[in-house]
Amino acid sequence: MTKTDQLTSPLDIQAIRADFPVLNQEAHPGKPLVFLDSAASSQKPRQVVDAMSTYLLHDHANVHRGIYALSERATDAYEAAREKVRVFINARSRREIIYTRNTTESVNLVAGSWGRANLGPGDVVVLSEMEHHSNIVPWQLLAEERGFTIRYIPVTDEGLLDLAAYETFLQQEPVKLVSVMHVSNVLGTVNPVAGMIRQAHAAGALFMIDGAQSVPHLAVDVQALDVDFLAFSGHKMAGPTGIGVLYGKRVLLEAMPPYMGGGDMIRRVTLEKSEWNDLPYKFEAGTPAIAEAIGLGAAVDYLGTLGMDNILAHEQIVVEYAMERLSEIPGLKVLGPGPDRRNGVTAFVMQDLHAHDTAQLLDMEGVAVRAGHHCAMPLHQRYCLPATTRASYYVYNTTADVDALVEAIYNARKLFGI
Ligand code: 7TS
Repeated sequence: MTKTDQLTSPLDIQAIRADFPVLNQEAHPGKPLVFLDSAASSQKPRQVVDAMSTYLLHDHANVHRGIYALSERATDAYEAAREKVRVFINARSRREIIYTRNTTESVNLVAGSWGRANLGPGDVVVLSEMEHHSNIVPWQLLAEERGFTIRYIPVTDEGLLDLAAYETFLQQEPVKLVSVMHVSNVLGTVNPVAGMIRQAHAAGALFMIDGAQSVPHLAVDVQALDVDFLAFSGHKMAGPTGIGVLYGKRVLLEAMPPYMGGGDMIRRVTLEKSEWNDLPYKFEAGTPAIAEAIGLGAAVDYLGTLGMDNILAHEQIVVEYAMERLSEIPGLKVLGPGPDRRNGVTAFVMQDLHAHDTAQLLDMEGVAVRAGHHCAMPLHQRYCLPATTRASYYVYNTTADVDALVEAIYNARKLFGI
């Protein structure tokens, strides 16, 4: 903890770090781990692991099936977690919270169910050039099958969405759906989704938010935004892998056909035909990830106790400091807009040092970052970059971590004689 953190962060970061034992280790002998890859997957606090282990050791049975106390207890815990998620994103009803495996599955669910039923030749789906592959490829697959058109909102040199182009699409094209990320996993850009949603609705289009990089870091209120679908992953928000969420407005989910068939999603099956279960179960075929859902509930409790506004305020301090320190390094360029319009990540390129070499040299110093295209190849093509090195931050990171990153970059440069 540096002086800056102590003076301005609304949170006691050292107490928070004590909840994450994984952070207290050496990456290599004599090199303490500096974990700067939370955009890929965040670490999990003890509280989440404890909730899962209590369930697995004492309360496990399949849900929605057994007429016995243990199964009822498991069902109660599984459904209580759903209620926690509902409150966390301020959905109207528990029925609007569909458990999935991750953001990717949530987007595929909307494409495979709503998209297959509603899109055809002449229709337009609007995405953006900065999307993660998980919000591009499902639409491309479906467009091949259904014959609709995909338009991409361009990204400016600064790393912002070209909103004039967006408006033109909405005015001139028969847009049925806009699906855009809230926060970029490469540029860090926080997109102005509230206004974009209002514009889409005025043009008669639905709006889906990819919230993989926003829901973990800032308060997302689906009613205030009036968003139609919201997708996010548990593992990026202090929860476990294997659990994600699709929020959808009830009226839309009710009208959508099932995505997968099987047990739990039906009310009645005959050899000729089947009737679907009520929401949210219509979209939850088969035995679900019960322990993981309970872990997600515990993660939501954990983040709620810290307060999403406090988490955002703390991360702003760290990201602002990172932008300042990184910009001191000669030949280094951070992608994306200034600190007032970004959150969570700093991806950068350096003259004379390849992104992967940089990440490898940083690892030697104990600093864990990611290098590559971060599943956003079109965005990297937009900037004519094969790869970037990305440091990403969460509530347990401090400005001292940024100092360690910067020092490791200077050491890497020395090693390469730069
Ligand atoms: N959308 C965004 C904005 C993401 O950052 C990611 C994962 C996904 C969707 C997909 O999430 P998943 O849980 O379904 O895999 N992003 C990253 C990343 O930046 N590095 O590793 C995974």
